Formats: sequence, C-alpha cells, structure tokens
Amino acid sequence: MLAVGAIAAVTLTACAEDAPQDTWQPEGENSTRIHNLQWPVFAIAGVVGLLVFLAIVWVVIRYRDRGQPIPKQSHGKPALEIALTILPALILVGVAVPTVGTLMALAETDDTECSVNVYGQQWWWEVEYPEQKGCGGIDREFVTSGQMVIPTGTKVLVSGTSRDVIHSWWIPALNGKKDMVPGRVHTVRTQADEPGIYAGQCTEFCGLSHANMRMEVVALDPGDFETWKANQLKPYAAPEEGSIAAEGESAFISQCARCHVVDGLDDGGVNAPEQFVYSRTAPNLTNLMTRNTFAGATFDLLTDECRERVWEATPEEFGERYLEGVTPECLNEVDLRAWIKNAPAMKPMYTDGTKLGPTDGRSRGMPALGLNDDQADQLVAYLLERN
Ligand code: HEC
Ligand SMILES: [Cu+2]
Repeated sequence: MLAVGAIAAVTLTACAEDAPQDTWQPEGENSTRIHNLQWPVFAIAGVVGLLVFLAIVWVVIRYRDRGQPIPKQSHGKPALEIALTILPALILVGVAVPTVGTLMALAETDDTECSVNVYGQQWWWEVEYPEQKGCGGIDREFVTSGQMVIPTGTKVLVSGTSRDVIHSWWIPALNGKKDMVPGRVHTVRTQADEPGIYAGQCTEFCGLSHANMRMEVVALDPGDFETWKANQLKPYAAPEEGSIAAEGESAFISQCARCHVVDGLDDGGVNAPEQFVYSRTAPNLTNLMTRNTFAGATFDLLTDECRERVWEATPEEFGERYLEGVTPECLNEVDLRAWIKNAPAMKPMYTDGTKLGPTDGRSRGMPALGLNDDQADQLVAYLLERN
C-alpha cells in the first residue's frame, strides 16, 4: 500500500499546474477531443485493473498453501468461460466506438483555415508559410524555425515531413503526436483557443541531440498575427555603414552564409547549403530576434527576466509582449555568443567531437567555427538587428 501511495504521489506531482507539456490539460479543439476520450478509457481500464488486482490478492490469501490436501480436480465451466469472453469483448467494443469516432474527427481537414508546413531536421524544425488565402492571406512564402506562430481560434493544418530521419511533432496541449517521415507528408490539425506559448518536443528518437529538439507553437490573436506576418515579410535592412553590425554583415557572409540564409542579403552567391550540411538548409536567420528561443527551441534568446515577462503574461498581455521580440536589453547574449563560437559544445552534433563530421565531408548540425571575440561581437550586433 505504501508503494502504491508513493507511486500515486509521484504521478500526481507530475500533474502540478506548472507543467506545460501535461497531456491532461488540453487547450485546443483536438486535444480536448483526445482528453474526452482518454478520461473514460483510463477510468474503465482503472476499474478493470483494480478488480483484477483485488481478485489476485483474494486468491493468494484464500488459497495459499497451508499444508492442505490437493482439492478435487475439475475441468471446464462453460457458463463462466462464456461470460469471461463476452464481458471483455463488450468492454472493448465500448472503448472502440468512441475511439474510432475520435480518430475520424482528428483526421478532419476539410474545414482548414490556415496551412503551415513543417520540416523536421536533426535537431530543429523549420516552419514554412506557403502562399495562400488562408491565415488572413499570405502573398509571399516565408520560413521561420523553432517557433510556429498561428492565429488563435483558427483551424491550422500542419503538413509535415522530414529531411533526414523520422521525427515526431507533438504539442501536448494542442493535439496528439504525428510522426514526420522522410518522403511522406503527414498532417496534424492544430488550434489554440487562447494567446500564449505551447511547448512540445520531438518524440521519436532521432539521434544524438534528440533530447534537444524542441518546438513551440505561439498563438497570437488574429490582429497580432497580422502584425507578426507583416514583420516577417519586411525588406532587408542593411546595417548602418561603419557600425559593428556592418562588420558583422561581412563576417556573416564569410562565415555563416554558406549554411544560413538571411532574406535580401546579397551574399555574392556563397549560399550552397547542399554542399555543407548533412540535410538541407540551416535555420533561416532573417528574423531571428522575433523568436525568443533558438537551436530547436532549446536555448533562450531572452534573459530570464524578459523570458518570464512573456511566458507568464496573461492571454490579454501576451501578444504585445511577444511582438516586442528580443530587444538589446533583453538579449541573452551569453548563450548566443557561446553558440556562435562553439555550437557543438552546447548541443551535441556528432559522436566524435574531434572531427567535423563523417568522412564524406558533410557534417550534421552547426560546427565550431573557431571565431575570436571580435568576430563574435560583430555577429551578435548584426543578428540583433534581424528583428
Ligand atoms: C555548416 C553549416 C553552418 C554554418 C557554417 C553556421 N551554422 Fe548556424 N546553424 C547550423 C545548423 C544546422 C543549425 C541548427 C542546429 C540545431 O538547432 O540543431 C544552426 C543554428 C544556428 C542558430 C540558431 C537559429 C535558430 O533559429 O534556432 C544561430 C543563431 C546560428 N546558427 C548562427 C550562426 C552564425 C552566426 C554562423 C556564422 C558564424 C553560423 N551559424 C554558421 C549550421 C551552420
Ligand atoms: Cu527529432
């Protein structure tokens, strides 16, 4: 009994309020459907489990060996056998009917109001907004990474695939899991009722940094979503001539542009991602400072204090705070600098840390580029203007 109590206590503390990935706290249409199914199934399975457990305890005590003679041996009890076949079958049918109904409701895509594509890649997610009438209208495709921004109260269809191994997309508060498989497109509907950040993580083991492959859905009310969208599409703003950021731009072209794209930056054609990264491109850094986490939503771009302001905001305050992006005062410069100088030290990229990658000349993830402090300063200044 003590053991049971201890297990229950541990399980229940896991359900405490501050658990952003709690599957028992649905915050969208489909997660609510799943929740409405998992409760009764859990209850039925719990009652059956309890009855079986009690029956075992009773048998163990009642018929334990007290040196009594072996009882009379009998064979078969048709009434009992038939009852014990029919009863579980009925329970399973009782569970199957609502399960199939829920699965069909979850697969519904006809009434989609906004389409977003995701690409899983070791170890981050690219999020692509294709041209469409949905999502309030998108005239030019654009991409971001790590944080998928969607309008609230909107039926969003996430179509996903993978550029390397199998990954799995899972935002527990909004819907169930969906494997993202190379060469296939899988869909999962996502809808958030309230503005806020909904955290999730890759749930299919995908290699060394699987545990560092996280993602977030950011829901903004439709007005704020329009603001966010317009900001993603604004033209490139070159740094002021002679500034540190301008030196950063040159450093970016020579060191980073072979993998990373900044839309509108003329990099003289050096971007040739296929040649350098294992799978396709690295995250697009055009609007890095409009997201507040980086490298597979694993590290914060905001200082702890500023992060709290966004994450703890009420639904009414949230949109405005999120749209502030990463200001110079709020930048978590320590982690960003450390990343630029030596990314694999923060997030394991390949098993042999002494080599850049497998012998075919390709590497996974971001290499350590051996930059000095000045270059890091320049690059941080340049990136800080990508907002
Ligand atoms: C060989 C290709 C490559 C080069 C060169 C490279 N990166 Fe990266 N970078 C990546 C990959 C891949 C990721 C994603 C890694 C992950 O999250 O697992 C990444 C992630 C990042 C991120 C996080 C972006 C996000 O949205 O999560 C930043 C910032 C970044 N790199 C900056 C730089 C800078 C600055 C340089 C130049 C000094 C640079 N990178 C050079 C491949 C590269
Ligand atoms: Cu993964």
